[in-house]
Amino acid sequence: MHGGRGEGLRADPGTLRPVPRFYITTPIYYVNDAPHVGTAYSTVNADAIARWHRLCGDEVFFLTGTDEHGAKMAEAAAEHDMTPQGWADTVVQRFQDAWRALDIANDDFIRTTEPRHHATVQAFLQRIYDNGYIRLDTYRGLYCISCEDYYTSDQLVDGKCPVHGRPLVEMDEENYFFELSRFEDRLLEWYEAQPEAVRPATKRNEALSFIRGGLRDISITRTSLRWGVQVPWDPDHVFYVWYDALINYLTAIGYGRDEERFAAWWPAVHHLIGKEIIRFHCVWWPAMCMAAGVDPPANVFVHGWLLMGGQKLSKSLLRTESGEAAARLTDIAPQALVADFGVDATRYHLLRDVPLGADGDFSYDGIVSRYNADLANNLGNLLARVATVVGSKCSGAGPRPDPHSELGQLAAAVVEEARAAWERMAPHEALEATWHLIGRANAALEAAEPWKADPGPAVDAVLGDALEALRIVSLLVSPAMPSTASEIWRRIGLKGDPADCRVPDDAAWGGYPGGVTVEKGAPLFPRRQAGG
Ligand code: ME8
Repeated sequence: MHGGRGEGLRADPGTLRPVPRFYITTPIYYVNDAPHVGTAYSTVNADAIARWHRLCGDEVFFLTGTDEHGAKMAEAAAEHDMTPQGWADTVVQRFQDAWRALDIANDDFIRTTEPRHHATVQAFLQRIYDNGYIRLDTYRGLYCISCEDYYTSDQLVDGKCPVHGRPLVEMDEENYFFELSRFEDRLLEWYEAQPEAVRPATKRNEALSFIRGGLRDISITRTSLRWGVQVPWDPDHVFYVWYDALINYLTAIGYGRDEERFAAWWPAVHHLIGKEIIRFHCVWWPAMCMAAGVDPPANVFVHGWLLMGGQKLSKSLLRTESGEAAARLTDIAPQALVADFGVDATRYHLLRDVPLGADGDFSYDGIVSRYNADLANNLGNLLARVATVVGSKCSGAGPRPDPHSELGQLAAAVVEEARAAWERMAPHEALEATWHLIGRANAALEAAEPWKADPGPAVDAVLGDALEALRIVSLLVSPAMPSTASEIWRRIGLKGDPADCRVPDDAAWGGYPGGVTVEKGAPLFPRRQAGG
């Protein structure tokens, strides 16, 4: 159990048991261009983790949204001959469409151009200003518009941005500075006191070595740009985009507007982020919170990158590099995958293929082979076989499971493994454990060959066990593949929806009632040809 669960409890009036709260966020995505597989990766993982916690009965708040200010956005709008607001309004739609297509069940969608966000940013930063951590100075430096970040000359690669490979812009402005340098010791103490706050450990060490390397004050306002949140004590300035964006996590839970709500959800948050934004979330953000007198976030989980041909799939690369790269990468908009493989198979791939925390290759052939192996041959096949044999040997009525079967013992262990894996933000391991149960259920069928046997108790026992395994599998896969879980549930004759059940109680072996109609239906996951 990591920090965050168990805090901010409220009692369930039915059982009087405490209900943990679970607050999870994705980064808010830039609207300089459309969503893609990389942004879908974070969003689907956060969604599945949120769904798992709902399944456990937790009170969940899942936040995603869009980061709509800054130079990069203003540049993209100008390229399209639109106002920044007009452009943001257009692109935000694409994000919302993509998340709908991926069955993302967020509880709120925050746009940084909303009045509630402007008000929160101003209130929060006014606090930091009043607390004496912001000063005026002149900034000279090299700026990458794609990163919305400054670089020193020793960080450049061939004189260009080390992340995007694009030329940097010379900046020379009067800016307000946040005195980050004053937080070195407090940050180190915080890291010492909260060993689990930043995970995985490799990423925590990265953040720590950055802090130990010495922190410089950061420029947090711009006068060269109007597209941002106005600085309340000096209206000639707007806040630098990163400095407004991070505060979204507080806006959505009522900071400065609803203290009770804010106290219920903060600081027990889980920020899920990509590894390129560690410094902002694991150094700046906790320091900003400290400066404003707010507790730092309890959990930041840093995931790796999906890579294709060795390069991160980023929107900026799509736009700035050669046309060929753009053509190849824009082909993998989330909706293109959904159209090709279906929503659940797309979600499954994003959750299962690359462990959260590591980098991994993303390829079309990779999806096809995992789809065929895990979904068509294993899960789909288990359901099809069971339903066929229940049809031929049990007149279509699913028998009860054996309460003492070996498969039942395995299922109990798998439920516990899956629970522990979701809890430590490892969806791939939760699914791997679930597929172990599917594999064993298939193996038990192959060993017993009920399709060759005469109807009777032996056949009933093996089919009842397989149906019960499918019932438990539906529960366990429901955060990853909500529609598939509902469909299996329905086909094996159950009422309601797996998402309305509670794990672990409802996943205990023996819940399949027996005597209900099992329907075969069309293959859940028809096999795919590699390469097309
Ligand atoms: O950084 N693999 O927005 P952004 C995995 N607005 N994840 C990827 C990815 C890839 N190839 N490419 C992108 C920003 N992501 C800021 C965030 S938060 C207060 C402000 C995911 O649109 C990953 O989560 O560039 C990464 O951190 C995020 O998209 C960056 O999205």
